[in-house]
Amino acid sequence: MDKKIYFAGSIRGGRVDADLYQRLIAYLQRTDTVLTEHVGSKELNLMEQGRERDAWIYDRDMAWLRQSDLVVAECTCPSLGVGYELASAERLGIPVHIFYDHTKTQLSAMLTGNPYFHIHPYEKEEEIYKVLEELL
Ligand code: 6IA
Repeated sequence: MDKKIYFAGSIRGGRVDADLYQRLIAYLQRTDTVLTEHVGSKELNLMEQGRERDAWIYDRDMAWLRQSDLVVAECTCPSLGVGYELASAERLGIPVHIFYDHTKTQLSAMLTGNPYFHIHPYEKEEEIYKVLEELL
């Protein structure tokens, strides 16, 4: 209830799971605040926008990460940016819950091998909501 959640999902890494991100964000927003709701948006401009514009995105996202109580990451679609956010959250001591569809991908050993991360492999989307229900 009333937690600030940093939802992480692939943007330039690929948008195949954008609809799933949108559903997860909507679910989280029923009880809590999602700082990064744009991650589920259909209208993101995926192109690099120059170092200056990207610096603005980086600074804003890192400020949100510092404020957050919890990170929820959907990692089925690999993303360098999400990997960076997960390592940054660890450095900041923010709890991180990682979800991925284990029938579609193998998660990096840099995540599964690190006991800091709470890792939730799933097969069906409903399983994610059950875990979130318990978490929040
Ligand atoms: O490497 P990726 O692009 O897949 O990294 C995705 C992660 O980095 C997400 O979890 C976001 O929190 C963050 N991120 C990457 N790009 C953006 C972004 N792009 N806006 C916000 N967060 C981002 C520009 C879109 C904007 C102009 C609406």
